[in-house]
Amino acid sequence: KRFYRSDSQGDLAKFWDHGEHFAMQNRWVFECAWEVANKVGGIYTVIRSKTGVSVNELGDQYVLLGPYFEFKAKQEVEEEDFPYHHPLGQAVERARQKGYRIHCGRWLVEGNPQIILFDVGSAGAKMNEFKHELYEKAGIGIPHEDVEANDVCIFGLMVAEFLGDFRFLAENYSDSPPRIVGHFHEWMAGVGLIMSRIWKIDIATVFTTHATLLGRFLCAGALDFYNKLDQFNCDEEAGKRGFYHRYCIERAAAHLCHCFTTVSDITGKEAEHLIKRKPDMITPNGLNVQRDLHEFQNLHAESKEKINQFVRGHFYGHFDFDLDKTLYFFIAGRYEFGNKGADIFIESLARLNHLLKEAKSDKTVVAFLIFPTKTNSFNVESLRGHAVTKGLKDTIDEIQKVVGNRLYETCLRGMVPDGNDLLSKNDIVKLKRCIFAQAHTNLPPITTHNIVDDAMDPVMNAFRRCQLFNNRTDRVKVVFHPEFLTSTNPLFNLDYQEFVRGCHMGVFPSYYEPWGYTPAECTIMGIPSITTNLSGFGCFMQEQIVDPQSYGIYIVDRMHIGVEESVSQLAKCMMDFVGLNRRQRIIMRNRTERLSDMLDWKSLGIYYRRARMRALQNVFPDVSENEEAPRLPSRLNYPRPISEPPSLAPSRANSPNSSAPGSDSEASHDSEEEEAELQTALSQLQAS
Ligand code: G6P
Ligand code: 1S3
Repeated sequence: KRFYRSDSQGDLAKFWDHGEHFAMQNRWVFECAWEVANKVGGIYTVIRSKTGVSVNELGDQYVLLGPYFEFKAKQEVEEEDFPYHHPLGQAVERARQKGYRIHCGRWLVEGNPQIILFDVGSAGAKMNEFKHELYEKAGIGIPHEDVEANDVCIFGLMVAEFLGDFRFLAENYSDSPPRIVGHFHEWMAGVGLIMSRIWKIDIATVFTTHATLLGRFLCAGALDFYNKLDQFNCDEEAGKRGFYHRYCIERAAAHLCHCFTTVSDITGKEAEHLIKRKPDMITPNGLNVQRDLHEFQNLHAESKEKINQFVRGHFYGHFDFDLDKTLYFFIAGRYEFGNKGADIFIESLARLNHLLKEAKSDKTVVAFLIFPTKTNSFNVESLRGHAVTKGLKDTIDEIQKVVGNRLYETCLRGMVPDGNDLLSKNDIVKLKRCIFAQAHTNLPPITTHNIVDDAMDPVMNAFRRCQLFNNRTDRVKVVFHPEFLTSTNPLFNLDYQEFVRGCHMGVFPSYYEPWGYTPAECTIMGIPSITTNLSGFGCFMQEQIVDPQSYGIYIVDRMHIGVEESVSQLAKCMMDFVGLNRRQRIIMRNRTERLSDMLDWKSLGIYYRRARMRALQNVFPDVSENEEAPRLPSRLNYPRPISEPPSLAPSRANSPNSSAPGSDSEASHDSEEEEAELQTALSQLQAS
């Protein structure tokens, strides 16, 4: 019997054979999602970040299936047909004979996986036939006006037909009967699963939900969601909101699959009540982690300097705070104001402002909110600030050169330069002009763009209600950037990843967050974050780590207490963090980054393998006879940092690395000692 070890115990490189073993057994895995090579949201991140481990394990027995969008595919996919004698090539050919446009090749991401993209438009003529089939066989009627659902239906039937053809062709390809898994993500890929089952295609199916349709909408409606989970009349709620047919697809796929998974326990509970099936297992989301030892600390400093540059420009004329004592917090994501917790973040920022003023703190917090919404480009006030500071910098650079030349000439003549003569009158005039240009009466803008619906915008209104206007006396300043960051952004000159690295903390106090990649991404870059016990990530960390806060993962309670208390807790977490000195922040970043391996697909990929095996064993008894299901790792119980007390409050500075409380001195990046102690503890733990 082949025995799977958990990756954390084995050496991946030696163990996985890039699918050779699976090829011999005629085993295949098709992973199907609307977001394959099509960046929309979190599912794209899941699939894309996982390709490395998937290919490592499955090689060319692994194929991704998605919809074709020319613009995106052209950027991400290298097209190349499969060999004609190969069952994949033959199945594609069959689809083409039906008149479908199918694009195949390799996705240009890690592992270079095989990919097949279905051009939904090419089967448009069959839409009514397909919809009729879905209605006849599954009782799901898609209204004509829901264009997206129509596309989803066409895509699903194209995929199911393809899988049926492939299953048939693979039969003749090897002596072993084909053992195929179809893994479908979310309702948008659900029709493929439903039809595969209805047509009795002999494959094993897995269905993963990353959020439920009803959950997302009910939460956004500010209902007391989690306490009422068992009370919703799901059909009625879906009908009232006009997505009953989508809900039916989601629910049917969840019920028809051989193995049903969700990304977290909390979404599992949601699914149990709203989709009426308890997941067979949880498949937590991972990331493709490339650890860079201490380099992430240097990268933090580099990126922070770019943010400093932005702040100098944005707050021109009001720039009276010390950047060395300024901390950058941020929130980012899909613009779901309540679901992503932007409401309580802003409320807590107002409290933090009050607390810092009361404590007469010399620290300043600049909070960035990055949520894309409709804008008419950057506002003049933001651009002017950057132009003015750039003007000052250019003038100083120019004067510096002239002064240098002057010094050089004077010294060449054997004379000692007189300090008073270094700047000419003209230089002083130039400098004065730049300084006066900075004077202006308006407060620094609270947003960088002209927002189309400014008066109704929830972030802007929350700033107004909480009086967060970037006054001089405010210790908390705010900047709403209503657009995702790219490296071509003229204000920041940073892409999202660099921006995250340059910040001190990510704040994601979500109310509805099945997983939550934002804090996970912070973690692998060594940036502490705040999350909640209503997010999949928060619950996962709470379960795996004895004291997450000591590793820079603050978890705010949004489950057991009211909003008011959650706001206070969040404000307190931020206040505690502001209380850390530089040395403590550096230590904290080291610790946060150390959690990376836990979030790596190399550790978490095992859950996907287990789900596939479970589905296979449900359908093909011979698989159970020949192979044991991979064993899931037990709860990690990651210990507290050894050389540090559980809290990093400045009053408890007895760690070997920490300096006197309040001191802002540099720390050496030497947590090797701690790391070594931890590794010993971990191996002892594993051994036991
Ligand atoms: C990194 C750099 C240090 C820098 C520090 C600033 O650790 O390697 O050279 O002083 O970041 O940390 P801070 O938390 O103040 O941004
Ligand atoms: C969903 O995307 P979202 O931001 O709409 O799927 C993500 C990937 O599983 C998950 O991280 C997120 O919480 C969900 O909400």
